[in-house]
Amino acid sequence: ESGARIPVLVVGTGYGGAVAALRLAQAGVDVHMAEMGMAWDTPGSDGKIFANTTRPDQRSFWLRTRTKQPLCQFLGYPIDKDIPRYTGALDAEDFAGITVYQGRGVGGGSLVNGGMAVTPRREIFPALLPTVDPGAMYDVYYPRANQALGVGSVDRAWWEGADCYQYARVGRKHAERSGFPFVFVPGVYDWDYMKQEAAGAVPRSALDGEVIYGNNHGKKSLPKTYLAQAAATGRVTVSPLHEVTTVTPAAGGGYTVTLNRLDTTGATVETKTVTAGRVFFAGGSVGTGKLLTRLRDTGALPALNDQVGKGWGDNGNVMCGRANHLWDPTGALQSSMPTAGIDNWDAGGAFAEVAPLPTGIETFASFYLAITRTPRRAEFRWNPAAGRVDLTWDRAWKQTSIDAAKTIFDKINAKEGTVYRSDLFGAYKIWGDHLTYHPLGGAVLDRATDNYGRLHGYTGLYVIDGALIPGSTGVNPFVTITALAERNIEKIIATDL
Ligand code: FAE
Repeated sequence: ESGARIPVLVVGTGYGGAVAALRLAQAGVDVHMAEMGMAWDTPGSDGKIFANTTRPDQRSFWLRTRTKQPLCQFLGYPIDKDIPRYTGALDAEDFAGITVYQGRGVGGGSLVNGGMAVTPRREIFPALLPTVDPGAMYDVYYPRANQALGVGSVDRAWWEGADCYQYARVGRKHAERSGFPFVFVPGVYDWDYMKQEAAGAVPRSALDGEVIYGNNHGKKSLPKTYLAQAAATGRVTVSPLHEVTTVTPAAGGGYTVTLNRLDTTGATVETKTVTAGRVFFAGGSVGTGKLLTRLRDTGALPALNDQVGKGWGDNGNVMCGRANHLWDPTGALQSSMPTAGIDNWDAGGAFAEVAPLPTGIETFASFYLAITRTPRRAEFRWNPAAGRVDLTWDRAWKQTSIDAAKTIFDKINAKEGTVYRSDLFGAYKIWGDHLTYHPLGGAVLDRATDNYGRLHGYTGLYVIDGALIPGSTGVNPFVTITALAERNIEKIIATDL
């Protein structure tokens, strides 16, 4: 309600926001969550909540009139198509040098991601978050996060014989023949459900290629885990299609927050103002980084420090495909949930997810999303002339990531006598170097905030999402985002409330 006074407002309902809401509610605090995306709790005319990967429609993309698929071509044919503009689940947000893919809706990135739930090896942690005690993370907060997220491992015996993981077994064979460790990683898919999908006993989701536009079954996204637990406390309210636009100190204490209520075309239908005692920024790396940069530079929160907006990285994401020989088919049926990666982090600075290419036909392609070590960091900058926030990323910076990925795939190609696919990302383009799935940073821990996410310059303002992490997690990021949020909220509840 406009004019309301609320103890806590959480901006965004992804991993960081969901952790904050649950733990604050369990501590007896009433929490209000504002989410710019939709609730995703109502089926469309086809009986499904989310659209299929191979048949995108208006539900697929956030406010676009044409799809912008991560792979824009297949076998030389462009695959993007016109769709009605709608508040869909996947945002392909364009900056000058990079397209940043993000989830939109109650559950944030958990709605659209691949569910790979990877805890980084402890040896690499000090380089990722140098001011965080690894002992507490690995003994307490990573286990707490994994437990609450419902992380589990695929049944290896089943995996060895499953048609839908033939692509992964081919990936293993090629990795191991070139001497690379092939590591299984856990996930948040319900593996028993997937077995039933394979047996034809239940509606298919992962085995029908569902992933980047949402999963209709099987994936333990945040609305089934943290957010369900939060709702069960009776203390958490969620307002979907509400975008927070301004936060500024209120005369009588706390913060005046302005929200736009959106319709499904993205138009503002109402502007509301509430007063919040505390505000947790959890709009994701880009959402939080852009919002705080604008609020500082337009005078709403002028005391935010000069670290706000900085330290942004792409987790070194780069994609590629390899063309296999005819005797190495990867299978027409591919589970959209990856289960493993190739670890060459120490020697070559690359960890490559063996990813599906769920087209429904035999492609003879192996597909990979590599996470690489890269020193490149961009910053968000307020652009007053254009009235928007820009990101200073340069496409050429991806060369470091390509070089790191090549330490794996040049070797595999040489050993197998195979070549890179050049028909996936545009004419003769081998590398998917125009995008990231893993934005990180923009309000980095112990720089823009103190060592627990309290924003410098203001009491009662916190950052609790991927914006805290300085650009890299070495592996897929959501478990680390969740575990760091668990660490920080425990401290904040103990000392600030
Ligand atoms: P996030 O989950 O992005 O949530 C932020 C939420 O805030 C969103 O729902 C926004 O709509 C909302 N929001 C933003 N600004 C506002 C505002 N002003 N007012 C109201 N609401 C707002 O943030 N990670 C893995 O670990 N494993 C994977 O397998 C994996 N696969 C991925 C696949 C895809 C296609 C994509 C896009 C990402 C993938 N990720 C994966 C990344 C992961 O989903 C991402 O790191 C986390 O979701 C980030 O969590 P945050 O809490 O930072």
